[in-house]
Amino acid sequence: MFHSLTGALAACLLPNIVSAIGLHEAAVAAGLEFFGSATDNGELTDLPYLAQLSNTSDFGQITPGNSQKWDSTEPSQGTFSFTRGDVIADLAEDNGQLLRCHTLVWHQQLPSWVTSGSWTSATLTAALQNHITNVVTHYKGRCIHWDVVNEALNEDGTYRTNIFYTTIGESYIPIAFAAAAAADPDVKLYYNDYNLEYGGAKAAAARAIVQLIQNAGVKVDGVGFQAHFGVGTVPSRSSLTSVLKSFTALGVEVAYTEADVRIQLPTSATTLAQQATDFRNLVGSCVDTDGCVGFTIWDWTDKYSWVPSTFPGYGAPLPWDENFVKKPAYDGLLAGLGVTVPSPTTTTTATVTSTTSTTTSTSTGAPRWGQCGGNGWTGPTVCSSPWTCTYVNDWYSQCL
Ligand code: 9MR
Repeated sequence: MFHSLTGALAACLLPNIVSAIGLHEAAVAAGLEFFGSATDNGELTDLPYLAQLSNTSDFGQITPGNSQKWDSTEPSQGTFSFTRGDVIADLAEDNGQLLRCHTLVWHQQLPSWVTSGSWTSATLTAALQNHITNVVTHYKGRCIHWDVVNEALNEDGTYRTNIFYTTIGESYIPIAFAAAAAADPDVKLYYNDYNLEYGGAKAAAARAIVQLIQNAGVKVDGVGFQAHFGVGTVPSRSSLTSVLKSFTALGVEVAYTEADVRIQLPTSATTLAQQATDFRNLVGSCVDTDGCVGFTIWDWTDKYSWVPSTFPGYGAPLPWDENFVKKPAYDGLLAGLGVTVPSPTTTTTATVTSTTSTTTSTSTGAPRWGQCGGNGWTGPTVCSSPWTCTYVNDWYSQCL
């Protein structure tokens, strides 16, 4: 999809570009509005982390992973706290990055005064409206999107029985969107959920939510596809595209909002290659869909992923590893965005017998992404053509 002639021209030229082009730059050239990353307040004291998060050739957009949620913004009723969310909003502004705002109504990370209150439909509606009005007003003009309602559905397409649904009924959803629209008429309002990418009952129910809001005469602008996957479970690019188009047919835009592809540890060359394919298909389906506006990964380095603590034995779901070294997934994303990624000149052959495994390299230099230096490193210190050994940190130099 191309939003502008400039984007179309740049995309036509892309196959010939082999120089370093970042993910956001490639996304814009392919017609998307942004490529971005989630982040969180505690991570920002890690200065090498902060430097890469602020690298606008890769990230033109950021999302606060936690600090705009209800427990953070209204920990006790009527008392609002925006300090942590503002840190992320200010960072985006300082860096010239877009801000996706996340999230207003969710069944998790609710303060106990919400989950344990004794509510009537009227009192909870008033509390919901007051929360949304205050938070959206505070961030008015700073967010491109708000995830207004998050994860309202079960896998079978029925409504999740959260406090809002059980007390108010499904009308809590259009009520929430109406309150957000009133507080900031310009921000785009999203419904956001996971496992919509497969189509089926949950996606059908999400389309019904869009129509529920539209039929109430209330503004809804987009649907966020979280895209939390296990490696090898991502649908094909064409089937992802069909699902995205089933939503844009309703007159809303779509975006991938929280993408990651977890791997059972330890990783192997095979699983890392599959992860690259999975990311390529995901972002490629966005490129193939008019109305798919952006792609956000749920943080950029495995060091700060939510996955290992939630899925024991799994991890490594992001395009950079824990040492901030790019993985094959990074090239997979570039490829999905239409960039021709050159193969390194080194050819590696593996001979595997029933008892032994031998790997021989036909070049003396380390391959692309390979290590080529760092404290204690005893391996190759030159890279195969055309890569350059580049300092990443004191413990790691990499062929880039
Ligand atoms: O990344 C978030 C993690 O730090 C929190 O502990 C977790 C709490 O449930 O929420 C994570 O973010 C979630 C996001 O807000 C909504 N979709 C699922 C994400 C991963 O759980």
